[in-house]
Amino acid sequence: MKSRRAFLQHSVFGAMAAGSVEFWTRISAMPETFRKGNFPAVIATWNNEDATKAAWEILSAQGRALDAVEAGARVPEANPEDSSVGYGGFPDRDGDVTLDACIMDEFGNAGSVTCLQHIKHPVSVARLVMEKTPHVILTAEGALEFALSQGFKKENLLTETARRAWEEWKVKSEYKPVINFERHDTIGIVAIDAQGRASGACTTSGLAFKMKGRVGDSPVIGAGLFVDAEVGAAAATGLGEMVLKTLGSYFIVEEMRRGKHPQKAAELAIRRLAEKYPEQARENQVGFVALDVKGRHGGFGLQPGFNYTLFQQGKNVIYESGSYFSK
Ligand code: SD4
Repeated sequence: MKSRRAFLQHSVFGAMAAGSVEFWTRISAMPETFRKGNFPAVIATWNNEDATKAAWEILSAQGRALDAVEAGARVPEANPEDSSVGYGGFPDRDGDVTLDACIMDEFGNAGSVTCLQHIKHPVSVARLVMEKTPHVILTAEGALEFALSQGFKKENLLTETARRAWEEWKVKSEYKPVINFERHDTIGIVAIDAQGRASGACTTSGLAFKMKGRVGDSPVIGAGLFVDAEVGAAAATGLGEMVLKTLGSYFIVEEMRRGKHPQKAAELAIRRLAEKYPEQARENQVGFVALDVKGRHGGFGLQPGFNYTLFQQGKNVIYESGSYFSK
């Protein structure tokens, strides 16, 4: 697991807690860029600074947001040390690595794969589902067949570390689908490019040691990701069951449509699931990131410890988010 880097760290929550004035002042201190739209910009869940950097390379060269989010999502997918995404992701309780991913573009097109095995880059398969089929979701065997037909290579995604973790888990085989409060790496990434086009992607191996066939929020449009070119985009990480039942990313985009700042919209989405599912909320982590078409951003977690990365105006910055619960 990557160690946290000492990039500039801001505490949005700290600023808000210390009196919202500082927070709002910081935002209103950039009126020029905001009025025009402070983009390109890309935001990702967790300290995924290598992912936002990959996305920024495309955005800063006038590339399309869709290409940027795909490139960003592919970074943790290829990282064997990342235990929640792609290659190296922890398997299900039968020892199979099954991957979920989705992508959405500025036209509202969407593609998704669920329970995909043996393919290192599910986000790129999701993109082809969007671009080359009349469908939104392909699952399991069908998704694999499609991927192979598009030239993807079948690979073993279970690393030695992940296999050992599964062997250890099997000793007790305790089925407790709880997402802890620590950093985990599922990446939700959304971007606005220099032309103001919004896109997003989300990719994960889901809950470690999950039931065979379990699908979380990450590949579900509206839950793990939602993009509306008129408004902005949002993405989620954490216990997918809570995000699914509240369609968190869609909720955030709709709040932004009604005029809410992305920060406020993310906080409202967390509050909604905390109030609706208080018991699950106490024991689990959920985090959201949001970006609107003016280039304003926000992020918020259920529990302390959620952070996110924003690349904007040439700077890659990790933000410690605020949280609904303080402990
Ligand atoms: C899921 N949301 O499958 C994902 C898990 C996650 O970091 O975010 N892990 O529920």
